[in-house]
Amino acid sequence: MGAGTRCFIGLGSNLADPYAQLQAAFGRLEALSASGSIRRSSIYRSAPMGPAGQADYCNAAAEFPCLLSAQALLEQLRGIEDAAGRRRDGPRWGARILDLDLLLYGQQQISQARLQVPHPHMSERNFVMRPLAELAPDLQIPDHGRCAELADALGWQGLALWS
Ligand code: A4P
Ligand code: MG
Repeated sequence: MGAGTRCFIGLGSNLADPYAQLQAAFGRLEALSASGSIRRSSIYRSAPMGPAGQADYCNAAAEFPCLLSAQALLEQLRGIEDAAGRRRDGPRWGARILDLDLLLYGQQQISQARLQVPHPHMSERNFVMRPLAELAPDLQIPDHGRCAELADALGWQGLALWS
């Protein structure tokens, strides 16, 4: 890979045509890539984690090299969420039109009030780890281990390819 830090983003949506939301977000992420392109996982359907009564989620992951700092990248991700119409006044883990999480920023571990990397609890969620393992099975998740092994251990409960 050329210049830039190897970044992985987790994408999620369960409102307003989630599949189209993720397709559009993939396109927006290309503008943040140092190479101008990104690698996209398949798009998955996952049972909601959080308050009952919300729709299934569309989840996916993207990989690209990035020249921005982790903090500046997070700001850009929030800008893409806002442009999609994301509201931030709902309950924790409630339904959302678009969620872009900075999963990994190289092998850096960041622990700041507004930014934790790796993204908290990612290695316990099959809807994060399965798309990630599709892109980078050999990736090491700092303090947790090899991506594909973590994904395999989590299994497929509540998760399927979107069709
Ligand atoms: N923040 C800290 N670190 C990061 C990071 N690495 N990436 C802060 C992104 N944000 C990070 O985020 C809340 C705060 O986290 C921000 O102020 C940011 O500075 P948010 O996106 O505004 O809100 P959130 O996503 O509701 O918060 P939270 O608690 O991070 O939720 P999660 O963990 O993102 O979970 N069920 C299914 N099936 N699929 C899903 O994708 N997602 C969620 C949200 C719930 N249930 C789900 C899914
Ligand atoms: Mg989030």
